[in-house]
Amino acid sequence: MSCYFPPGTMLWVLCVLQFMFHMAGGCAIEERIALMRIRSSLVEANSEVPASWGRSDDCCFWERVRCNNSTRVSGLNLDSVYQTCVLTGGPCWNLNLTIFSSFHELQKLDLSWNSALLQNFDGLEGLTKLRYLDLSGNSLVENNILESLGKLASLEVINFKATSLNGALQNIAFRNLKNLRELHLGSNWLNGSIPASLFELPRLQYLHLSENLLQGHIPGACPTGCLQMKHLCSIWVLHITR
Ligand SMILES: *[C@@H]1O[C@H](CO)[C@@H](O)[C@H](O)[C@H]1NC(C)=O
Ligand SMILES: *[C@@H]1O[C@H](CO)[C@@H](O)[C@H](O)[C@H]1NC(C)=O
Ligand SMILES: *[C@@H]1O[C@H](CO)[C@@H](O)[C@H](O)[C@H]1NC(C)=O
Ligand SMILES: CC(=O)N[C@H]1CO[C@H](CO)[C@@H](O)[C@@H]1O
Repeated sequence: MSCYFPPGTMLWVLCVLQFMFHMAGGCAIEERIALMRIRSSLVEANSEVPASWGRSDDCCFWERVRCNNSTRVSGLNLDSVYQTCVLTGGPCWNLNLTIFSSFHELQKLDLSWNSALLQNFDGLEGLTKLRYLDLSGNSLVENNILESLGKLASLEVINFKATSLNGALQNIAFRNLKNLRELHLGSNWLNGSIPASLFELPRLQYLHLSENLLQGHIPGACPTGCLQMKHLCSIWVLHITR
C-alpha cells in the first residue's frame, strides 16, 4: 500500500484507517460471505453451527477454517458439522457445492459424514489448488461427479466412500488425475467393470473399491501380473507398490 500525503491531511488519516482495516480484515470478504452462507444453510437445516463463525471479521480465526498465509482460506474441516435429525434416515442438509467456488486457494475440503445431499459439482471445477477432497458419508445425487472432478489435476486424495454412487465408472473420468495417490470408492452401488485408466495413473498408491457391484478382473493384477501390485483381491483394496 502506498501513502504519500503530507501528515495532518485528511487523506493521511484515511490512509491510516484503510491500513488498519486491511490489517484487521484478515480473510477475504468473499470467503467470509461464503462461510456465512454455509452457516445459514446449516441454520435452515435446523443444525447446530460452529460457535465462532461470524463472531469476528477474520474468518481465519474461526474453528474448522485454515488459512494459508492468513489471508486466504486453504482448508475447510467440515466433517460432521451438520448435527441434527440423525435418526430420520434420509439426508436433511442440501448443500449446493457452488458455494465453495469462492475459496480460490482451497487445498483441503473435508465434508465427510454430514448425511448431506451434495449437488452441483461443477462448483468445484475452479478449485485448481484442491489436493484433498473428502465427501464420504453424504449422498452425491448426480453421477457426473467423477467427470467434473477429472479436470482437477491437482487432486491427490479423493474419498467418496458411502456416497450412494451408482452405475459404471467411466474410463475417461480418471485420465487427467496425474497426481492422484488415494481413491476411496468403497460402499457404493458402482457396477460394470473397473476402468483400465485407473491403473495408468502414475501416482496411484491406494485404491479402495470394496462393497460395490463391480465385476470382472483387475487389469494387470489377479489372477496374473500380481508382481506389480500388492493386493487383496477378495475385498478389492489395493496397495500399489512401484
Ligand atoms: C498468499 O495468498 C495470496 C492470495 O492468493 C497469494 O497471491 C500469495 O502468493 C500468497 N503468499 C504466499 C507467501 O503463499
Ligand atoms: C447452485 O447454485 C448456483 C449458484 O447460486 C445455481 O446457479 C445453481 O442452479 C444451483 N444448483 C442447484 C442444483 O441448486
Ligand atoms: C448399473 O447401475 C445402473 C444404475 O443403477 C443401472 O441402470 C444399470 O442397469 C446397472 N448395470 C448393470 C450391468 O447392472
Ligand atoms: C498450510 C499451507 O497450505 N501452506 C501453503 C501456503 O502456500 C505456500 C505457497 O503457495 C505453500 O508452499 C504452502 O504449502
